[in-house]
Amino acid sequence: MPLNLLKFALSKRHPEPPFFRQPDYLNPSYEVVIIGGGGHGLATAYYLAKDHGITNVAVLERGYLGGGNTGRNTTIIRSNYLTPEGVAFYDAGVKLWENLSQELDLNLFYSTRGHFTLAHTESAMRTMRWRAEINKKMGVESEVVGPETVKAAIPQIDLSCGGRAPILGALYHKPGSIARHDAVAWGYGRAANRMGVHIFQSTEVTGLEIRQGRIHGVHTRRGMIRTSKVLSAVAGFTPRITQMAGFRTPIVVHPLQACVTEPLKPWLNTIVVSGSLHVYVSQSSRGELVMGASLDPYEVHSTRSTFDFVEGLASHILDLFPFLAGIKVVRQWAGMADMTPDFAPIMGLTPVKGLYLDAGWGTWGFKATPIAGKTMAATIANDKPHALIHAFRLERFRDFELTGEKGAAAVGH
Ligand code: FAD
Ligand code: PYC
Repeated sequence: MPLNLLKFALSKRHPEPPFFRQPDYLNPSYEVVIIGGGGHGLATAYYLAKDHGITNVAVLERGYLGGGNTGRNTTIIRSNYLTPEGVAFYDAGVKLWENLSQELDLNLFYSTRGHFTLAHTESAMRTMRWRAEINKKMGVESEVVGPETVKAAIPQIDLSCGGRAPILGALYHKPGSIARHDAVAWGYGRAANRMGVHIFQSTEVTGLEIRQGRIHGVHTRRGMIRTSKVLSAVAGFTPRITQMAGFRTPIVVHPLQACVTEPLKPWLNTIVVSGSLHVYVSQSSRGELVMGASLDPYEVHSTRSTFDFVEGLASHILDLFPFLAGIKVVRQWAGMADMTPDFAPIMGLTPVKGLYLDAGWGTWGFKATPIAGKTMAATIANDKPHALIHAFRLERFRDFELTGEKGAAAVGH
């Protein structure tokens, strides 16, 4: 580190204000308690305060802000989903993203790149046409393009994929974007805290106080809090919270891994996903290639990463971009993805009165951070599901009314 930078960091003359203040003690009660200091929990706290004037709110985080899937994801933001309900929801989300840096007064590095989902088979082409039609009908910019358009946008791509899986076309989605994930958590946290929300890190919820089917409080490692409204926004930890509450969801937890390369000169200006090759890649503003693949195929609650993953991913990335041979992978990691059977989230009320759920975000929930926060805040404030999340209610599994998003959720699974 340059000496001057170190001197600046240690100097008392230019103190950097903390992002948010953590009170020394938990209050004995809050109007709303949010379990989980990821993007979704913090965004909900922010919109509770901003949209509904509810500021007597505590966000409880077992680790550090954004240390869950929010800080582990590959930040793809898009609305080119498959169901009209999904498209409407994610499109409302993209609209919130567009002004979020200004709103939170923090540079989120929101960068619109365009998003190609490559099709290597006729059946994949059919799905792309289907998505394009639904998207257009809902006013979302998506179109099916031929291989020549892919090549024009990404000259480095090998359209034959080494002769093994030639690219037949793609779904092109102009609004596809990336952002800086941890800034999203900090930005929402700081803005919520400025309006009076209390944020507690290193504060794990260990139990729920439920009497006669109604929530009365939460137990934490630092004592109990009384409250009549609790939101669980804990992603891969959801089964532990629903077990405390005494009901089940169909969520299963699988690891999802990702990695980055050493920084390269800018060459890739779009986001590229191949469902058939199970890989995707974008280039961050720092020049790193941010890459990922499908879920690990086994259910396990773990964030360990594996050599198998990098090996499989690298071989498919090289099918697309042979010139990358020799580029070094410098970091890899995993998150715990809370997967639902229909690849749509679970949002809204639960069988326990006053307990709300924001879960089932699997591999696709980062892009939903703002709109999930906004709609969950409205749901909690009014004790009534927001209209945009009706298709995501827990009861859909009981009623056989699934919201099938598998063809659009992420890379092939
Ligand atoms: P989290 O950020 O996981 O926050 C939940 C928090 O709850 C955690 O910080 C955890 O510590 C805390 N917690 C858990 N239990 C307790 C407890 N008992 N008490 C207190 N706190 C608790 N989505 C996209 O849209 N685009 C992508 O490109 C994308 N790529 C991904 C790549 C990877 C490798 C992974 C793992 C995920 C990806 N996702 C992507 C999915 C996305 O990251 C998640 O869906 C989203 O971040 C979920 O946010 P969250 O706030 O709900 O959860
Ligand atoms: O939701 O677009 C997505 C995504 C891509 C990779 C992981 N999630």
